[in-house]
Amino acid sequence: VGPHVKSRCPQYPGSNIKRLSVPDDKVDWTQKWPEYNPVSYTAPSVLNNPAWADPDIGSSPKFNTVDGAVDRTSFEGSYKVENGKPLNPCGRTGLAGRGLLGRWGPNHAADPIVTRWKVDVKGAKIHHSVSQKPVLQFVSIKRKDCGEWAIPGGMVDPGEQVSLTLQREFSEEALNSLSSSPAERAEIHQRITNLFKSSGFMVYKGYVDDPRNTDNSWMETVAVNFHDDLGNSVSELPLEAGDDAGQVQWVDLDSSFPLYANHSHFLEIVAKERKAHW
Ligand code: RP5
Ligand code: MG
Ligand code: MG
Repeated sequence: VGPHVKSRCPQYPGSNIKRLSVPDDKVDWTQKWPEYNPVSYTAPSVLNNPAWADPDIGSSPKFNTVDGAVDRTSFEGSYKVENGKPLNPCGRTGLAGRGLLGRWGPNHAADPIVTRWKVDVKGAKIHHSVSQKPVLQFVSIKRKDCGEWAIPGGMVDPGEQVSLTLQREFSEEALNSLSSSPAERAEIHQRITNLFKSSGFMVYKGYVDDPRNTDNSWMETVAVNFHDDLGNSVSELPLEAGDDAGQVQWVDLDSSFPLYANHSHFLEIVAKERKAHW
């Protein structure tokens, strides 16, 4: 993988803040750049002291360890802390502070990649006209914050098992469980639990090239593929966008389809693993 790209997007999301432009060869912290002094920005929503965010200053978080219920370890190994602030393991982003992210250092998410084969009316697999390979589809959501299509992932709550985050975020964003009655929620839970309790295929664990990343705060994820091979479990559920998702639909896996952050990279791994079109 090359240097992060979306983490250097010129316009910081949800703000009028512009990042300092960081050339490819200056991304790595080991490249000398004495005059590097990016502006610091932490969104008002984060400074408001919500439960999901760290305090601004004072109680210094215990970095590189599990700090109470908050996992501050990184999948990328031990990260540096300079002047009390953690340094992005993938290098400079042109912006200091936390931006829209709640935690200093790693912000842990989980990405459920739910797939099925694309089939015709008779139920036969559809092969791509160019690659001749069968086409996979995944449940994709259109993010409300930026309008980009993405995997329906979300943050791991403090102390939460990642396996639970995967199922919970899928239920909230793709099945709208948050707006369902308790009875409907139980029904959703029952219908997807079989798929989610299978261990799934571990696709990726590590840094996410997310546009919200800063020099001191960044996204990391565990992406897991749950595949409905016979098309009779999740495939039969009505999709309904919820929470931070504006739309939801089955989308063909194809390298040309633009996706949020580096989610395409995760889908490429899934396509290769299942010998599907990419
Ligand atoms: C991405 O942001 C992750 O890969 C995950 O899909 C998502 C989690 O953030 P929210 O959807 O909760 O904003 O970096
Ligand atoms: Mg969510
Ligand atoms: Mg989300």
